[in-house]
Amino acid sequence: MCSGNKTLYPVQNEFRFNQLLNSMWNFEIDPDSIGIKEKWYKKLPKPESMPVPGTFAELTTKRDRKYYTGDFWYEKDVFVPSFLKNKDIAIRFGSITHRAKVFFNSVEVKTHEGGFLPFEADITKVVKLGQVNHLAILVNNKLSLETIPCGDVTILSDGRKANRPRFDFFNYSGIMRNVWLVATPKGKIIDFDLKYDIQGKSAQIHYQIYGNGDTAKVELTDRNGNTVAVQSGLKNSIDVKNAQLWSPACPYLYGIKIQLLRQGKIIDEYSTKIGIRTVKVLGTQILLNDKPIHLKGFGKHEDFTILGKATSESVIKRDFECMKWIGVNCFRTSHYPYAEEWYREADRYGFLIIDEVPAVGLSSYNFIEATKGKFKSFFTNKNNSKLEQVHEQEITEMINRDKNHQSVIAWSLFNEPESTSNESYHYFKKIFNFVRENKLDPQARPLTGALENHSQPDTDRLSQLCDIVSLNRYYGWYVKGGQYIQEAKKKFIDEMNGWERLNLNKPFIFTEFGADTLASEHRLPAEMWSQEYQNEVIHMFFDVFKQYNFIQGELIWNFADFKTEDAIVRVGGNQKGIFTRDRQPKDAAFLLRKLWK
Ligand code: BDP
Repeated sequence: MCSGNKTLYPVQNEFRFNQLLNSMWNFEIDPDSIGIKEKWYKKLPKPESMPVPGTFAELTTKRDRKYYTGDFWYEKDVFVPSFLKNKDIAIRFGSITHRAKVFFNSVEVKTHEGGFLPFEADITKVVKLGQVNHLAILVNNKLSLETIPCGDVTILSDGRKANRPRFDFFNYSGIMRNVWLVATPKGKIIDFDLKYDIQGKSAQIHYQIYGNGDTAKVELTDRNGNTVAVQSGLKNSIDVKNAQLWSPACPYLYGIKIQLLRQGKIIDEYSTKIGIRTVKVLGTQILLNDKPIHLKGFGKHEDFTILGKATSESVIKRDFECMKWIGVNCFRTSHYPYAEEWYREADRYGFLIIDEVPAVGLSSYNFIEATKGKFKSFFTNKNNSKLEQVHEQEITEMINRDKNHQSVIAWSLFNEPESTSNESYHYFKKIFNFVRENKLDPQARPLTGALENHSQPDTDRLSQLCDIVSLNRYYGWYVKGGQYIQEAKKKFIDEMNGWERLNLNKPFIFTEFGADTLASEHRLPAEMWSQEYQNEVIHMFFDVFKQYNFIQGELIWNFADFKTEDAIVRVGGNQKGIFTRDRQPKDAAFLLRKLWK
């Protein structure tokens, strides 16, 4: 069982109530951090309006606002109806980027670190029922080397602070996911674990329910709502004869209804959808329901024009429709856990997810310098113990949040950290042991992390920790691009021969490969940045993939073009998308559709 924040996705029934608080909220920046001293949590002095979910950086017309770094406040009046008396009442945030202090009726009720995972602020003791209450949140978006994702802050000549991300996506911040008022009974279901066994045509669902009742009743229903099985007890197994298994080809979902009882009386209920499936690694194969599966798909971002990283169910739907059209089965939530709505929909669509913690930028070189061989160990700096603690907290919260999604098939614990030194090995050994020894995931799904180009067969220190070895490779782009692409292919094959010789007996997947491409550019012969060149790079990679039978998947970088900080190598952002930022296909989309279908 995981420790840390536990917050089940809100549901509504006889026992539970929730109300989305999304709308225009009040907003004000606090560049001198005077808000606490001047009691802004009572009332903001000069607020403007700001959508929730939303992010100021994508909405402003001013550069200093777009890059604003520091403290800022949100405020909202919340009417809490009196029929919620005798309930536990909380405000539930899908996430706040990167840290938050929550005040309710001027009382500080919660602080939370980490910008991509949900948390609840319990307001039971301070709420006024049947009245308008006041909610205020102090948010801070500064990056540091002690938190994830990593970066630092520089001071500009006019005294303003400016974030310097050590990662290649725009540092959008604020309240970018749903916010709910939630009410739950005093005696309640706090959490539940599920685990599956499949034998031939039947399956067993092993469950454990955490809560303050003496027993539970669990009902499984089929797609049409007919009862398949009923079981009782807080910990037990359900036998399912003729089980319909969940897979990308057939994402069959059962309904599960959990009722918590105390002295024979139902005191709480929680319902959701589940799929029966197993995931294992066996030798060099990844097995889904005991059959080898090849992963085809993308590294993605939560990113869209005007929205930034704000959750939009329309974007989720469009992305998944494009992914079905192109014929993929998998994506990685590079480089942070996405909003919960992505996973709920992936369960329905049948996409497999490699779920990634925001451990990006843990390196003394940045992603461009990385290819130039600059080196100074990141893990010798004195901030590592705080970093490690935050890293572990976020892994715990991620696994806790996503463990019951059938779409999630693996946990990615890092993206492109320093990976060749003793120091990094020792740091990550602790991180991987933390997950394994504490049995954070009841289903013990495979662990991985994305390794950058310094991690060659003779230099890498982290693949030994991983159940699946994930490589990010840019042969033909950062390494020997354009007219040198033949050399790139040679180097790539040399590397893969090296891994083959090591005989790690583990599955390998490619979690990144690709080329920046402007949808406007055509060139004959192909040149870098043209659509023809993106196709050439894809052909080159697929050619090499098929020569090694330990390669079990390819997730191309990236699903769509996405916003980054300004940089001389970025034209309106990163252009490695197979789709444009507004989700229209580049030529490569048609090529990949052929290769993948
Ligand atoms: C890799 C990073 C990814 C970048 C990508 C790129 O993991 O975040 O966007 O390179 O340069 O190093 O396109």
